[in-house]
Amino acid sequence: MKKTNLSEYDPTQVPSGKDFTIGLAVAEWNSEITNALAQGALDTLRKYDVKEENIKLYHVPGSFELSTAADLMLTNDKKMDAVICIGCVIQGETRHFDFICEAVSQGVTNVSIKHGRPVIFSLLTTNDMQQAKDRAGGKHGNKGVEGAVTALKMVAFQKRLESF
Ligand code: RBF
Repeated sequence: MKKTNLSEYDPTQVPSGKDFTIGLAVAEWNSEITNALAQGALDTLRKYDVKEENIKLYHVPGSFELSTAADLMLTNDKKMDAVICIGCVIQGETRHFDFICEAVSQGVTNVSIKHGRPVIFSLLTTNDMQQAKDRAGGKHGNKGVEGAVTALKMVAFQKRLESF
């Protein structure tokens, strides 16, 4: 499926989250963007019946810390079904951009495999602030919405396999 908008999804394909516990790890860097992404994710989780007490939101300093946060959340809360990692890395003049993006994508994958639980990559990696705004509730939708839909689908997928 080719998507042109990050908030676009087929609602008939989204499972109910009424029995799911979902964590959000949200980076404080570029907080104008990450708070908008988190809001998109929260709205979507609520829309699909995730109970308020089963949504666990934590802030961490920057995107580099997201995979450690996801690891700690899954280690210390055995009921947590998935973690959505939310951050925004904007290309600067140094190579930090490449190091941070690489670390988060590898880290999220490793933590997910270590725990056998979905860890969702809701990280914007953009050339500038406008591109980030466009994807945090702007003309290209909201990557937080996409992250929440992905989390719901992956938890349902996991529970289906575990029920065999
Ligand atoms: N964190 C982000 O979430 N987004 C960024 O765009 C970002 N840019 C950074 C640029 C520099 C030069 C540095 C030193 C850090 C940056 N960080 C950024 C913070 C990083 O994710 C992490 O919190 C710190 O490096 C501490 O581990």
